Amino acid sequence: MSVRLYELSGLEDRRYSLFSWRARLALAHKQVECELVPVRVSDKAAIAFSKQDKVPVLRDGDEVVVDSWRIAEHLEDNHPGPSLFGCPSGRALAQFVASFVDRQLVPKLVPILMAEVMSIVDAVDGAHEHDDFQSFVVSLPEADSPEVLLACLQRVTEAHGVLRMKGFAAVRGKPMRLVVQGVGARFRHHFDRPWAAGEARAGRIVVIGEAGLDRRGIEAAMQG
Ligand SMILES: N[C@@H](CCC(=O)N[C@@H](CS)C(=O)NCC(=O)O)C(=O)O
Repeated sequence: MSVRLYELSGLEDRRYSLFSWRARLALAHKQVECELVPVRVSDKAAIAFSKQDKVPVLRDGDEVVVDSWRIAEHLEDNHPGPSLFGCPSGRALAQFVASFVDRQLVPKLVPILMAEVMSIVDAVDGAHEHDDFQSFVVSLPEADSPEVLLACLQRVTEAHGVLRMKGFAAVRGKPMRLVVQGVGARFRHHFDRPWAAGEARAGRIVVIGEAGLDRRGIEAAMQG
């Protein structure tokens, strides 16, 4: 009997749906072999058979199950592997924790998670993901030093309420590319590889934030 799990896929086939990860963990615990099928958030034709538009979707033989909790229950009730819940009260407790997470934690985590998601999907998927967030790429001239660049990015982040910055830059006199990652005003950086022969020594930083960012102001501040 074939089992398939449909889940969201982003750039470089990164599977980023947190609810699908729940289903994956349940499948792994139950030791159920499963084919993982990628779905683009902008093209849900692959899950049209489920008559709704959310992942995860589990296809288990002729049965179609949607919703990560219902998938867990389906696996528990239909597959012999190790128990997910242990006993009826374990099942009730797991359901309580799952709904607490869905109602209390997930809504608060969404701004952080969406900033990350926007950085691993293309523009078409990004436009479908969330009207409340936006992302754009800013080209950078060579920086005088990593410290000067990071200080500038931190100022822009704080002044404009940017949620996330991610990309690389060229530093004057340095043969290596500087990789930059910022979550809020906390930045990390490292040199990752030499600039290739013929490659333009220009930086590209993805800026992610809530919709309504002052794109021109941010570009001017970062490029100035
Ligand atoms: N309660 C559902 C939530 C499913 C859900 O919201 N899935 C998201 C991915 S994490 C989704 O399909 N988003 C695509 C969209 O809304 O278009 C579950 O636990 O499976």
